[in-house]
Amino acid sequence: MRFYILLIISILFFQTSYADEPALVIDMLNKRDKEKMLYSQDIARVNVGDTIKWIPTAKGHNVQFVSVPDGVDKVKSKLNKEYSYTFDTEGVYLYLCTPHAGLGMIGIVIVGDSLDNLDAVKKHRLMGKSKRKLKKILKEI
Ligand SMILES: [Cu+2]
Repeated sequence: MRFYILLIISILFFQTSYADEPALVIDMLNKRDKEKMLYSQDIARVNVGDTIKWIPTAKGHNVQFVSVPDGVDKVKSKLNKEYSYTFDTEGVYLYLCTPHAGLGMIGIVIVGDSLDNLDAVKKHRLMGKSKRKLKKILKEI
């Protein structure tokens, strides 16, 4: 009997800790190869319900959602802070780093299979280097 109770407790504990695990970790970087001010990956693909955790590996960065599927809040994280977000709505998410919005520090998250809001993402007005970067990223979708 005691064995089964312990077994159940360990299963519950495992599930709880598993649920908190991010599906993906993205670093905020000053440099990657020859590019400056960017995230460790430009495009991320996750499933509905998955969590992405962004890590402030370098200082002076954050995450700000600027074009998202209908009904989703445009969240903005604090500078130099780790940030986790769970994607409950499928579609395309465009985010950027507020201080480096014109320096190409942007990223895309594709949640599930829906590209319904891709046109809105394409039309989103970005500044400076980020415009070209978005075009380049979208070619890879
Ligand atoms: Cu930045």
